[in-house]
Amino acid sequence: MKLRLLLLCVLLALLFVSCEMKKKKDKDKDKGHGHGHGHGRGRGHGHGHDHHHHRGKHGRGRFVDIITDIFFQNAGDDDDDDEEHSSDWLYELQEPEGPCSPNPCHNNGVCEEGKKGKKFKCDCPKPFKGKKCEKGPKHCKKGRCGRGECVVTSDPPFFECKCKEPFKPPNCVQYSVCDPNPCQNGGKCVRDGNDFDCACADGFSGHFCQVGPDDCYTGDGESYRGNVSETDDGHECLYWNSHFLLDSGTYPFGSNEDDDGLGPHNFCRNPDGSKMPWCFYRKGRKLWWDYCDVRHCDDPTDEPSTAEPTHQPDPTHHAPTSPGPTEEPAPGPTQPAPPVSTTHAHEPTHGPTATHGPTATHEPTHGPTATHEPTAAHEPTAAHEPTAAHEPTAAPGSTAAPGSTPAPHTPSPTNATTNETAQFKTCGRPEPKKPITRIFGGLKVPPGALPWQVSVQVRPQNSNAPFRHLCGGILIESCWVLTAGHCIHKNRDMQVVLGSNDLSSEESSQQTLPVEEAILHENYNEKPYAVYNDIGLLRLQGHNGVCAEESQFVKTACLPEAPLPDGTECTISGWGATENATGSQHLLEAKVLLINQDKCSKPEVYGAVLDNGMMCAGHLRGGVDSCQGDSGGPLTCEENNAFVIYGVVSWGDQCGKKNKPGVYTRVTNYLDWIKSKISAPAK
Ligand code: 4AZ
Repeated sequence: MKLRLLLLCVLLALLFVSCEMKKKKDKDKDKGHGHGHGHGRGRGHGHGHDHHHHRGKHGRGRFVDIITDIFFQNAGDDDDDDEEHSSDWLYELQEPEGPCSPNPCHNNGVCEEGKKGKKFKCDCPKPFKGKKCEKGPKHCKKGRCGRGECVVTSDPPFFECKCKEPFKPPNCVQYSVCDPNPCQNGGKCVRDGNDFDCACADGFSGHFCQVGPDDCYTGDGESYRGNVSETDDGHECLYWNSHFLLDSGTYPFGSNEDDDGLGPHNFCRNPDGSKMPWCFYRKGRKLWWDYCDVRHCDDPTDEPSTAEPTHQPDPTHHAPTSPGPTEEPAPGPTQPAPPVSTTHAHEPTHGPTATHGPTATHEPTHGPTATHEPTAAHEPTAAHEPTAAHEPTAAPGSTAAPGSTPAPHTPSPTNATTNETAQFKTCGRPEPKKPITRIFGGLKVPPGALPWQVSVQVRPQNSNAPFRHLCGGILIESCWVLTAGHCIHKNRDMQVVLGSNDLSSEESSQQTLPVEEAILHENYNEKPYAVYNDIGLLRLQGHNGVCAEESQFVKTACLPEAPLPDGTECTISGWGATENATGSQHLLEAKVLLINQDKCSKPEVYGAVLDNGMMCAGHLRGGVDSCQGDSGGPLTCEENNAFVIYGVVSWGDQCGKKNKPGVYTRVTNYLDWIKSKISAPAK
């Protein structure tokens, strides 16, 4: 026993030393990088699926964690003034023409077309300023809140410091342990050096005993108004009015609790139709989110955590503080951004095999060969890049008039395969309870938000082996899935999973259907440098022409009618490779921009290899991108409130690299082919 104690002390001492070393290293680095809000978006996935299992494990950060937290370093520096708004570069890339469409104003600013030579004027909601309302309140300068979170308020002085215990207001610089008692509801503060535990009264839980015995949520937790403020991994939630969140360019709530329950607090909420209450949290300088450690009212076995000491020495908790690349500041803009495909931050991804559970694993990706080197593991850069406004440029080399308004989308008139009448009458319209979803720019896809997303899975022919995720696909009719040609494997059994979000678990929303017939484009041609006519169709097995059943989680996306202008913001999604894993178990999405074909055919980009059946999307700067395992999945763009499939994830020179955006099969080029196949009698 004594020996264990001794070992523990040695471990803690080592950790302390390594934290100090890292602190110095980070400090040095920061000098060169400003405050490190890069543009790339990390891509990964969380492990919120496993909620409740970690209750009380990590707990509130220890005193030493707070002291060494890189977020609090360089106190007093404030480079905000000099900082270009992080999405301005999009304008440069996309050569904007129209001044107000899409809206260039951030933070809900209203755009007016400019007079007297000015292109536009943004009418900024308080407290935002700047040409594009990009400048948030300056009240939360770096270091203003010492070891605490600066939150924005609507009244003078327009900020408040929420100190990390045991640091004290007003500036969270001084600390005193257990004085005053931070434990609520009769909890006793037990001092342990500079740390403390709250020993809660019976029935109370949470770091500060703030969670009462009746604190639980019903249904999906939309109406939850309780006091849990920790994620299921023990991370402390950010305040919903945290300056750190507002920095991301979104200001979705005022200072009073709104209808969604968001307000100037850090309690878990479900404002966007997710499956349960969740919250944002911060790790270093990155924004993350996860589900909360909150009890479902119908789950009597799931007791809230009791007065467990919150700073039990826990090696897993301290691991991230060891020196290493995991908490480094974001690289500067010239560094290659990570291969990503979501708009935000996530949990670190697990290894490819570690978390993929019983239903489907990720198949080692084949994909178009030559250009695909193994995906390097990169550290995500800034985790909370705002979704940028942008403006369209000229139409691609196409015949359709840019900006032409297509008719409302209805199911394909060529739907010759289904007998059912009531189903799949509309396309491209998800029915999430709240469309705001992960307001700060994406993250994991909430259930039902991309109901046409399909996982195309394979296994050796006629075997009993488990199916593995190979590619994405897009449901276009009850019995038809559109995918990339290179995802079609004639010599393997294929199935599709619809309505799934988390591939590692069997979800009640999911439908699994065998593939009856796989049709590869006749002119499919895989070259070492590109893949031509990379399109295919999967006919699903069904009865009487009914295969997939429409539900909140399973819907079709619309086929396009005409090309869209360059610069249009569209959505890509998939379970593909992330910056640090070969596949994500959670469906992830990201916003990309349609890139002008001539620009993408420049020598420094893809040169002469592109043909009309391809289009580029992403950011020439690098960063957000699709990757291996996303192939075959959708690039959809919203038109008239419906999602229309403009691209199928096809290929690219690695992922997220500067000047190497993702290449997508240009669906408008294949409309006749698609329609002819799905209207032909089954073979
Ligand atoms: C692939 O191998 C793949 N960065 C898909 C998309 C991209 C690269 C590779 C685009 O399936």
